[in-house]
Amino acid sequence: MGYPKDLLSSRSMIEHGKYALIAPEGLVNNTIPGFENCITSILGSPKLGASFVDYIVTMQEGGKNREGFGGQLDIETFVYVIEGKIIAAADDQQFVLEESGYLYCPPGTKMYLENIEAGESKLFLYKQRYRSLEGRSPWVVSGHANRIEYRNYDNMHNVNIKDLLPTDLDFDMNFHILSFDPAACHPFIETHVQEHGAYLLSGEGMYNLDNKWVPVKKGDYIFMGPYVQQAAYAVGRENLTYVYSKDCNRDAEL
Ligand code: UGY
Ligand code: MN
Repeated sequence: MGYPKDLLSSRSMIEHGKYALIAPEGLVNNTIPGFENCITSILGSPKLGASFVDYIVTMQEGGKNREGFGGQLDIETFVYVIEGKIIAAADDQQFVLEESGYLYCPPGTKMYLENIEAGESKLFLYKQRYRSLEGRSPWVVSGHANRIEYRNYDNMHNVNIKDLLPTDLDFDMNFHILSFDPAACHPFIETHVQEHGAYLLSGEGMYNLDNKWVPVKKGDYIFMGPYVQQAAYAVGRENLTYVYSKDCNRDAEL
């Protein structure tokens, strides 16, 4: 890095509590206890107004978390492999995860991570306080998103979605992958109580955040707070595809 080549500028946009677009160029390393040989940046967090925490983790050769991430009795965690190859463990169950691989750990279950790529692995990591429901409890889930079939989103052939977690009431949130063919868009501008943390896996688009259209692309992170207007148009030649979290299966609390 060192001396800049031009006047300093940034594509990032932050409106605390409402939304944030965080471009990768502005990220700095946050040292987080337990993560060794990892470059870790906190993205969405309660300080931004999110009820969860999202991280981008670049595991270097030999990168690991052997102490365990999460594991508290009311904290659930999720990891998605953007690139590379890792071993992810939920207490004593081990999974080899390649690109698009993921692991959900329910409350009380620690997540262990180890890079096994001869190079870097890049992860999208998440934790949230689980909202319990009487008689229900979630379980460990792992898979590869690339092996899950897409289904049409809202009857549109050029927008497709997949769910990464079961839709049972035991789960209080889900991760989805939403993909827009070039020129496709949402059916309407959404306004809803649920929050999202989204990591853009491919493509370019114009994203509506709080009724302002902003250009976005692969590698960007978007936080959408409760009720913030949101929608996308895919532009360019690649699909605009992102992985994102969404709360579900619970009533609003008074
Ligand atoms: O599921 C959703 O709410 C999703 N369609 N939101 C979004 O893409 N911003
Ligand atoms: Mn939404």
